[in-house]
Order: sequence, then C-alpha cells, then structure tokens
Amino acid sequence: MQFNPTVIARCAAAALIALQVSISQAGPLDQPMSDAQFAACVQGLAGQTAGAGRPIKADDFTRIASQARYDDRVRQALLVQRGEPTFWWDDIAATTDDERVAQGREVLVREADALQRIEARWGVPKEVVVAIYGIETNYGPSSGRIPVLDAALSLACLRPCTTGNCASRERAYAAVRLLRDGKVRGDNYQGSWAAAFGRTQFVPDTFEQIAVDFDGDGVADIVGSERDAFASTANHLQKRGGWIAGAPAYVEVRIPQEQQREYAAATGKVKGRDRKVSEWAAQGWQAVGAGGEAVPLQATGDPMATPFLPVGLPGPAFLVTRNFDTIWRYNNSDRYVMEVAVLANRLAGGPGIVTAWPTDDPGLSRAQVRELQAWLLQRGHTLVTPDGVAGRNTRDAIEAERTRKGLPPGRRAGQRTMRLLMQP
Ligand SMILES: [Ca+2]
Repeated sequence: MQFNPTVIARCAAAALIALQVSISQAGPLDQPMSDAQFAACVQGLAGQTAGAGRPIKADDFTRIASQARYDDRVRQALLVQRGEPTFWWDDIAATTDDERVAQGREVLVREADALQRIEARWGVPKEVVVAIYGIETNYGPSSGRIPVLDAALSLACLRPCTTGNCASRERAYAAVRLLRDGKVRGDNYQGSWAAAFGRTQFVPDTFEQIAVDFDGDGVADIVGSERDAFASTANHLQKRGGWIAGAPAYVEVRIPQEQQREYAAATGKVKGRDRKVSEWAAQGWQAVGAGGEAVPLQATGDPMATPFLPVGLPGPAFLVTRNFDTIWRYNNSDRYVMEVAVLANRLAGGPGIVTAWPTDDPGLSRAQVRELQAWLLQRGHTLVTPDGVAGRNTRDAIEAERTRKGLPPGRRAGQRTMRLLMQP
C-alpha cells in the first residue's frame, strides 16, 4: 500500500522521502502505543545510537528523549492514507487559487530585496521559493502543533528500523541533536505529525543539513525568520536536487495529433523519454500559450525534458525538467510538485494550467469552498467548518445534499455541482 500523495502534501510537507515503507510492514499501527511500550522503544533507540548516521551519545539521547511523550496523532495520520480519492483538478484549483496568488505577490513585494539576493546566490527563482512557502504553510510560521520531539520519537517507534529503512530513527536522533545543540528553541519546536516544522516545513535531519542563516543574526531559524526559511528552501533545491538556473520546472505542451496515440495509455511521467526541449520541438511538439493557442516550444538553456501527463489524455500535458524532480525531492509527490510549480508560474505572471481538465465539473477555489460550506451550515450540517478545506465533514454534507437533489451519488462538488446544489 502506498501513501496517498495528496495526504502527504497536505499533512506532512517536506521530506517524507524516507517513509515509504508499506503500512503492512510497519506492524504496530492497529492500536495506540502504551506508555510502557513507548518508554521501552525510547530505551531501545538509546541502545542503537552507535548505528546512527550522524553521531549521538546514548546518554545525550536518553536525557532529552526521556522528556518526549507518545503522540497518537502520528499513528492516526499514518492511517489517514486509507482515506478518499481526490482529484487533480480539485487540488490544483484550491492550492493555486487567486487568494494564494495575491498573498504570494504581497510576500514577493514585501521581501523583494532578500528574495532577489537569494535568487542570485542559489539560482532558484523567487517565485518558486515563495510558492513552496505558500503551499507548505499558507505563508505562515507553521501549520502543525505537535512537539517535534514527540512526533519524531513516536514516528520512530511506530516505524521501527526493522525493514532496513532507518529513516525514522535517523529523524528522531536529529530531533534530539537539534535540542542538544541549542539549534532550535524548545518553546516553538512544533510541527506536523511527520516532525516537519517551520515556515517551509523541514524535518529535523533536513534542517540539520540544509537550513541556513540569511537574516544575519548567526542563527538558522526557519520558524521565526522568513528570510532564513526562504534561503533554506533555496539551499535545499540547489543542494539536494541541483536546480538548473533559468530552466522552467515544466512547459505546458500540445502533443502533435499523429503522436497522441503513442501516449493514449500513459499517465504520469513517461519514463525513458528524455530529450532536449529543442528535440521535442523538432518533432512537432508545441507549447500552449496563455490563451490556449499553440506557440513555439523553447526553454532557456534547452534542458532535457520528459513528457508528464497527470491524468492522461485528454487533459493537460507537460514537458518537465530536472527542476520538476528537484521540487519532488522536497516532497515526493507529483501533485505537490505541480501545485508548487503552477503557483510559481502564476506568481511570475503566467497563466497557470491552460488546458482544461477532463471533467465537466472543475474544482473550486478555497473562497468557493467556504461559500459552499457556509451554505451547508445553513442547511443544518452543523459539523461543517467553513475553512475552505473540503474535509470529511464537508464531504458527508455534500453527499447528503447531492442525494436530496437527486444528483448521482458522490462526495465531491465542483463548479457545476455547487451551482446545482445551491440553486433554489
Ligand atoms: Ca537567522
């Protein structure tokens, strides 16, 4: 069983790369861990410090880790992946809506000077850095409220190092080292269930290796300092993925009619088809202009590019470069990458995705979801929270209202369904 990429993007943010062990191998997820089990596990981890990727003394580990508490939200989050299917057009509509574009532009103006210097130093466009900030925490200090130490140790105990994948253990050791070394402040060391924290959601091991100081106070602080968070993100993209300066992450394309059959069954990234952008152009591939018109296909530096068809044809088609993979290394989900890249495109004045998704019921902006939720509340669905996120309670209410209106059974609402539901 694989992680649902959307759930990862929503809940865990950066660097879940290490957690791709299947649930069935993990074992103890069926019920909460007892305090005694957790204490025994922490003791066990202290006994394994000799095998740590980066040094940590057993005594240091025990002194700090003994303050951690098991947090069952971590286990529950690991189980959330068994949730409902979600759609590209809903996710992209909500994560790259006008509101997030407007707020991102404010950040670009407010921090223009620092972002310019970061772009010059790391070669990563300021719009990409700000888009990651917008997708990860909606341009805020942090979205998570679980103590990082608790999350990291709970995760390490729920995902023991028995399958050869010791990433969770390494994360726990890093979480402890950051406290030991005074690199984080205990009072704001909080984050997601996966122990991602700060404005751009680094996990402790990533923070340890990648975070940098950029506001000049000598301390890398991705919680308190936007500039440190921006620079750390740029450093991640440059160092971990090798960002190609000047190259786009994607180009939206039109595949020549006579080649479309070749791609009829393809979904996602089409492996083994890497060619320079100019070679694709020579084969008749064209780019899609802002109004849907075909324009000449080209990209600065003529990078290698691979076809990417998120939902297959018909539907939007792209050529993606190494910069796509580089964002993927930040959070390994194709959908996350496109959320970031499309938001960045819009922040830079681009049109976002132009080609229509293959649906007659396109996705809603968060403002529209809030409007729908307010209406659902009026209809007596009191569990609905008008927060712009269509979670389980909202979906329950949509399902009930669809039935009442005689619409086909379903738990989502796009533009069309929303109109049908709300019309008197
Ligand atoms: Ca700093």
